[in-house]
Amino acid sequence: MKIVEARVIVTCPGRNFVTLKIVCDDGTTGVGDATLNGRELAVAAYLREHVVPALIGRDPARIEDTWQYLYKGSYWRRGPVTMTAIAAVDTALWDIKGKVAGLPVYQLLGGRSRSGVLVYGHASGPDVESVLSSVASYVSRGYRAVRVQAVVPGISDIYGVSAGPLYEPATAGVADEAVWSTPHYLAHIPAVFAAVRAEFGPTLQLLHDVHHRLTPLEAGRLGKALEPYALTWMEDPTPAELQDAFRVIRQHTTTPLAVGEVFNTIWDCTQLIQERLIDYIRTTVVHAGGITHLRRIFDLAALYQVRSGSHGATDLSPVCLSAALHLDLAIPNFGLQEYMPHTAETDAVFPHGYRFADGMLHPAEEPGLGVDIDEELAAAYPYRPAALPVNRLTDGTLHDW
Ligand code: EZ4
Ligand code: CO
Repeated sequence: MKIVEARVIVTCPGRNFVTLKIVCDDGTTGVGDATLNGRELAVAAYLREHVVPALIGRDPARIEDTWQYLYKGSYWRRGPVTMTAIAAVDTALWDIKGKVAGLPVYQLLGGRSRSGVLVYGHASGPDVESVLSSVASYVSRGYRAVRVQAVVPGISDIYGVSAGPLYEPATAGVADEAVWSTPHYLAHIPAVFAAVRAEFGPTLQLLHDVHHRLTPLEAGRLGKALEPYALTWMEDPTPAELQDAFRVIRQHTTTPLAVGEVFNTIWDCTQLIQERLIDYIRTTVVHAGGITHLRRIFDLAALYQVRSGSHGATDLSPVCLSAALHLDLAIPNFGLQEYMPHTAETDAVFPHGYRFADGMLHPAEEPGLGVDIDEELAAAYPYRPAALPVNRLTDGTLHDW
């Protein structure tokens, strides 16, 4: 078999997505997600200009060789744009391999290690009462794990709180500017979790995303304050370019830590994993080099009792989610999968066979990944420039968003 064509499809069914579709000489096709929120066209150009020409004529069965070719062959290595482009190719080749073998991809990864993929939903609200009813709505739909974000009095625009059922941080045009105050945040969040734990009892899994906003010592304080409420994880407590910073957090709290949604290779988390500074690694198929490289990260993590907790916000397309579910089902050290349902428009552009039942997602059983892109429908939603927000402290200093 040979690759004869690879199309880069940019579409905006409510938000922007970039998808690579690889076509083989016998007509077999495979899809890979290439969406990098706020920087979509950089990846689209990288694929179109530098990757697609090199794919034509290659044997689609040689997934590892193609991965090494794109990684070592770029010379510059790593970085979100390069690794997202490699991920798209890798994911599409696994899809093709599954179709050729007549097997769902999880079978090629070693087969099922569990009955389904436990997911967590996103509760939020403007005050404690509405947070409680938001959590209750997830529980009533069968969720066993819920991330809780809440408006903080004194902060006007807070990460993770949605006005409606869908949360979308990217806004049209250039970045929105939000204002951040750590003292207000630290004073409020423990009380929110006290109320949620009291209402829902000891077994509902609760999570919280700090979204990179605290210093290591502040994160240690928050983790300690949250210990009575037994969180499953505190996410992105501090920016993680400095992996050492997590030692400070660990010295102060037993609240489990999750990090990695912005990482793109194993090199971003070797110290975090090997020193057991985290409990969950949140790297994803689309941003960490595809199924091939993510498997490598999860296998390293397994040696150190670190479990997977892949990012799964709506800016990761149904193609990425499908691929994630196959890997989640197969690995021994699966922890949790983030899940935010996509809009009806997005679901229509990306027909897929995964389904939600009893708090879990289940991948499609058809050969390959069980997801595709409807290119005709995709063409009806042209790209619209959008950007993620930035954050400033109350004195105007630019902070982490
Ligand atoms: O802000 O995916 O845990 N989920 C998150 C996300 C990220 C977005 C950025 O594109 O932190 O909501
Ligand atoms: Co996050």
